[in-house]
Amino acid sequence: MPSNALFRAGLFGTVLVWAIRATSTGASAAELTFDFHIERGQVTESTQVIRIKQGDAVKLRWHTDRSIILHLHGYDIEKKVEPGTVGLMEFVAYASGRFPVEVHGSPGPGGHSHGEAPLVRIEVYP
Ligand SMILES: [Cu+2]
Repeated sequence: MPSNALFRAGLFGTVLVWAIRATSTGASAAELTFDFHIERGQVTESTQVIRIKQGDAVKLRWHTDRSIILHLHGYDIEKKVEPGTVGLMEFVAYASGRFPVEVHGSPGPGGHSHGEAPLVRIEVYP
């Protein structure tokens, strides 16, 4: 039966893909550190998109010329960074997707306001 054979091939293919994914995710987890410098509300680094793999342990080190509140969406990490200090965001990239780091305005009663564009985008690949 051709249709049955096709179904079996499809099923086998799916299982194979899952197996490869499980192996590659486990083997490739890395510890990564990124430094960013903020001047007048902008990141000075030319690369503002970080591409990492799911499972990586990530450290974002923020340097700033003025007091600023940063928010990594999705992972929901908020960090206030002061000039002369390093603001550290540390997380394991358990979730894949695209996650912007945005500047938070002064927290009002509603709590949550952003600048126009994200400072940095983090892309986590499965
Ligand atoms: Cu936010």
